[in-house]
Amino acid sequence: MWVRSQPMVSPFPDGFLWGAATSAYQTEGALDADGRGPSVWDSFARRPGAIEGGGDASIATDSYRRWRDDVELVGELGLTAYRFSTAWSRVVPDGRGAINSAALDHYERVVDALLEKGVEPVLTLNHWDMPEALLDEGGWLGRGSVDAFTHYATAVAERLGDRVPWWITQCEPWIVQLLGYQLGIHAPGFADVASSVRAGHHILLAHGAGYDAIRGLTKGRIGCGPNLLPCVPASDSEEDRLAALGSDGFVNRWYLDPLFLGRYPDDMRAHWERVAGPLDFIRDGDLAQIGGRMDFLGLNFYSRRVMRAAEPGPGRPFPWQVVRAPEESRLTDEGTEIVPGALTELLVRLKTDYPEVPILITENGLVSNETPEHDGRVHDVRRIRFLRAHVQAMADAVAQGVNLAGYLHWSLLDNFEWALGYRPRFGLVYVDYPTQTRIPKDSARHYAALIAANGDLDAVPEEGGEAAEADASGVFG
Ligand code: IFM
Repeated sequence: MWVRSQPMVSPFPDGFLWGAATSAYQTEGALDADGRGPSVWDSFARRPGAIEGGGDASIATDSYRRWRDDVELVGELGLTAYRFSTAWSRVVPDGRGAINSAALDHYERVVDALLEKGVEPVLTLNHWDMPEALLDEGGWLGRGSVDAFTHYATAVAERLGDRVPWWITQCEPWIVQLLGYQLGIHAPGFADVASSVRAGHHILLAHGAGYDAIRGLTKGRIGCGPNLLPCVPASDSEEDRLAALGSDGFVNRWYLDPLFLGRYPDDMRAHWERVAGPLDFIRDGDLAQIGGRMDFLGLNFYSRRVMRAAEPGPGRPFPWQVVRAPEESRLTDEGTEIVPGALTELLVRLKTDYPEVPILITENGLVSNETPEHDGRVHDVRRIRFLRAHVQAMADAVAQGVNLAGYLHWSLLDNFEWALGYRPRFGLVYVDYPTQTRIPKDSARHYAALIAANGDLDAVPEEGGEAAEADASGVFG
């Protein structure tokens, strides 16, 4: 690896994890392999117009078959952690019954190959691909989903508990609740705001019950992986300040408070009761079952929400709305505002407002749609700058005493971006879908150099540095 002659002074502790993340449904393809059962996303993707470009995940990045190539890439990048998910519908094809050991054999091979390279596996249990059979009870709307999830989690932990150090029960409960059950633009495609909150509750309950089911099966840390979006007022007005507070309740505190404090926040509960009526699906004992089961927080961070007060109305159940980011903002190719400073503030706020546990950034990334140029390489300087800005934001948080365990970029590879299909490219590695060729982008080389320097930005110059570093280190041949 390329190392500068002066001593490196990293703001990050030794053992800080540097990695990347993917999920099963977005990468694996091979939807019929080894006894997999149908998932809610298979049927949803067949709905006309559900997926932009009309694609589906039947091939994706072909990673169920090409997993060895992906693990090689992980090694070449020098990642020290790799997050992936086990596919629920592979492990329990009919949702409630027999465990499919062929699927567990597959994930065991992946985990062992990562460990052989000294890479810590970070395993997500539910990254959205619930077995289709559970729709007979409405998926997460049915309370039986909680038992189905613990059945599945137990099977995975019985097989892999002895060697996986990081377990994430649920990926982004708010997104599943919002897009899958409130807006109907993700699987299972239900569009009913009143019942969506029930689905969210069961997802949290499954975190708690799943935690208890697998706690004795692994020495690894178990946590939940919400995506959090700091909410800021669009103006100095009291109305907009309240709008930001309300949105924070909807997006962030509705999940953080039960997970860490064992209660739902009163202000958001009142909003939900107005929209959905009595929340009678929250039974006695549920919050005690959810709370206090976070060995670490898996944090997915992408951006923030700028909020303005608004009258509730059609398509707007709550008295707030998201407004455009300020004119001068930097945006991704998907129009998402890039705000690294909000990550620092969020990390410090988490330390202040909630019991302190290690925080692992389990996702952070951007859509940056560069393609190979005449030299065959992908010169994605914007991902490099994004990475550096977020490394700096994390360093600022660490300097303020935040207990940060690591950073996982979303994503290792360009992949199937759910309802948006294959257009948005989130990868450090470019995927040429027709041939499945993987081309590490310049950002991958730059990230490799940053990892070698344990995040010391001064040791890795931004401009022109990445090519020299890669040549000197032999990274990517
Ligand atoms: O691709 C998704 C991922 O599945 C969950 N978090 C956000 C990513 C980018 O949209």
